[in-house]
Amino acid sequence: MGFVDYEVKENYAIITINREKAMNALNSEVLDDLEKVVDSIDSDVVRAVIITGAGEKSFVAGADIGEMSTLTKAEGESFGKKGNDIFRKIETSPIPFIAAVNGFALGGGCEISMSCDIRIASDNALFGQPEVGLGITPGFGGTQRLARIVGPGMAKQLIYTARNIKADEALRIGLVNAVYPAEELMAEAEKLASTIAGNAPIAVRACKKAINDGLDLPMDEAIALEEKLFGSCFESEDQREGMANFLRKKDDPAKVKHVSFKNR
Ligand code: CO8
Repeated sequence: MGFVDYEVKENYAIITINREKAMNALNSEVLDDLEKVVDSIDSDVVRAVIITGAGEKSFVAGADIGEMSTLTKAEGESFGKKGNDIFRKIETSPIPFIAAVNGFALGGGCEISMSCDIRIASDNALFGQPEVGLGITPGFGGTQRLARIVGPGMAKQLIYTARNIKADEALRIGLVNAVYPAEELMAEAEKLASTIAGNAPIAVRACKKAINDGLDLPMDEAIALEEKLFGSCFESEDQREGMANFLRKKDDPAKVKHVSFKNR
């Protein structure tokens, strides 16, 4: 599809933002293509999704500055909403998303990575919210998600100064979970996706919902939400088979078998 490639590999998928000549910057067309791909994911087959950028230099170098340069206030707001609506689809998708950040993750690039569940990066990655240097605020969720991920003090410093940070600093402040040599990043991302995809999908999805929705609730309500989601896993084929397999193993290690979870 136009500016976004989509590849399904057994039970996980790879989305590649592919506008390499503009460092994979997000213009309206790229956002439209991304939305179509996200909407088309078959959650019966795909149990984890990796998002990365085409080429070796850039994950996503932000929203398209040329396109934004002539927007009116109303158009600016609606461009912000366009990106936000798509990034919320990623964030609230039942399927876990992994950002494999392979270079520049600036502005909207840092923001799309933060709408994913997990971020891992190559050693040449560069993160930042440079918007105030362009006369705007982050507009695809950056003020909200960066503050939630690294804390308000660090987020304010990064956003107010528009300073970019390298992968090792992103790791230190908890913006990414791991950093790999560039040539190993995709293999590591696929290993992670495959591990997640090998676990019981109903349970993994319930965990995503519990963590995401629970973080916005007072603790008593958050715990009640977890109880509901925990309960919802029972009586599923996967719960019965997952537990039966453990009990067989205890009984006789020779009976260990790989559980092929069925998402039911
Ligand atoms: N928008 C449009 N084009 C871009 C962008 C971008 N964000 N980033 C790079 N490009 C283009 C360049 O213009 C250049 O095009 P051309 O070859 O036609 O001249 C091409 O990509 C290659 O870029 P460079 O020659 O600059 O490559 P370098 O390796 O020298 O530098 C950088 C790479 C560091 C990534 C540099 O291009 C850069 O600083 N880019 C801008 C990064 C930036 O400021 N991003 C934040 C944008 S603002 C944003 O994302 C707000 C999100 C919320 C929007 C809300 C809506 C209202």
